[in-house]
Amino acid sequence: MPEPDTSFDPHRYRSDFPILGTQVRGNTPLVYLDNAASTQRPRQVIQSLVDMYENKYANVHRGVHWLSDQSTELYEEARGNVQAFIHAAQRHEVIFTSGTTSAINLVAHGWGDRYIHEGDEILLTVMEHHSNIVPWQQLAQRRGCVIQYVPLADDGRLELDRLNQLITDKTRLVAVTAVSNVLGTINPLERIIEASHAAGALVLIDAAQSVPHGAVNVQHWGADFVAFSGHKMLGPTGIGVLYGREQLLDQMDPFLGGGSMIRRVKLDGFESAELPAKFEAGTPPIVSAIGLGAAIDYLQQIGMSAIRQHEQRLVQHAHEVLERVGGVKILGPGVESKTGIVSFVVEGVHGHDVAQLCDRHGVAIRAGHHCAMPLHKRLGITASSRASFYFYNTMEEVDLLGEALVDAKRVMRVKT
Ligand code: 7TS
Repeated sequence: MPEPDTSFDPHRYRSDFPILGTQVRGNTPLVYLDNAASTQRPRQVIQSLVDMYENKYANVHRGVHWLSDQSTELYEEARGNVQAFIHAAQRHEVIFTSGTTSAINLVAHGWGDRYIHEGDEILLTVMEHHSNIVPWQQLAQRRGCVIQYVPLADDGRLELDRLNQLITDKTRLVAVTAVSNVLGTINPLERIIEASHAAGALVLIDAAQSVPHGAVNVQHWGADFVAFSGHKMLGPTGIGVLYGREQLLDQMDPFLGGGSMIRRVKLDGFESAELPAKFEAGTPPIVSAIGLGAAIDYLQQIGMSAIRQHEQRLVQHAHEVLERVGGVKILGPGVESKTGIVSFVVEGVHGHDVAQLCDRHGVAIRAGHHCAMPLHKRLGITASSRASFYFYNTMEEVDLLGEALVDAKRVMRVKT
């Protein structure tokens, strides 16, 4: 293991984020630990949106005028940024969507409706976000396929020894998250992808919690489809990405029909456009895509491995602090197998009460099932509390979380 980079200073970046200076309810400094739900944005990203609207905005791919050319160029440049960031082989393998959820739904419709038949199997895992469960359940309702799940071991990791039994000659797709949004568990994608491909199944990676937090190379993964969201990586809301291998995207049906996704329309039918336009019907989220491009520029200046290392240090510290608080059960695997996500249960206190009491200290965490009800059922709980970090979080903020939890226990009169 390389030596941790202790020189990383989050304060160098915090001043770029106006919202991090917020005082909650007037006089308590905000401690923002809800980054798995959505991150904040630096001025550089916000400014790129303002600049677009003030100076460069027009609809894309349709004007013959100068402004539309400018706008189109910037929109396509943003696609190039994403391509370079995830190391896709082709720029047109990057499809802009409104987020991870819509990217997965695009595959469920565009690929699933065409290639899935009655009796086919789709393999998911128990730790998936609802966005990577429900679209497949809906597909099963439409097409009569069967959904199987990789179970979760008690240590918060997938039971991958079961993989070879669970992937059968009927499995057409394995759809798995790169990182659990609750447990933080980093799944061994190469192993899952290799086993799936060996059985002739395609693989979709839900990378919503992974692309923002470390270097990703979709070609090294060998993934067929990868989905992620801009708002979890400093970008605007309403923008996300579906990466797909060119050959697969070419063989899929368009999902939404309308303007821009056609080559020709006649009264008795239409011909689809080439990639990526085929999957980008209507006016796309032009400015949001350009904002995502600016977010990627910002992340790359910091460096994804520096971000990963800093988050590891935060999580290590968070585990120590929560253990010191006492009466706190941390969910998921040890620090070495997870990203900057720490979910926990304070014994005797409901997750929502924990979050509310933390909020009194300005500490923003999330509570509930985090859109992963099957996972919580497997863990035998209905709710948990979750602190999730990004590179702008500090060790002192982790200490403040600890202090807030001690106070929460005092208020709720929990003894340990
Ligand atoms: N997949 C995973 C692993 C996620 O964490 C999320 C969002 C999604 C998919 C859906 O992303 P969206 O951008 O389309 O909404 N996760 C969370 C969360 O953990 N708390 O709020 C949103």
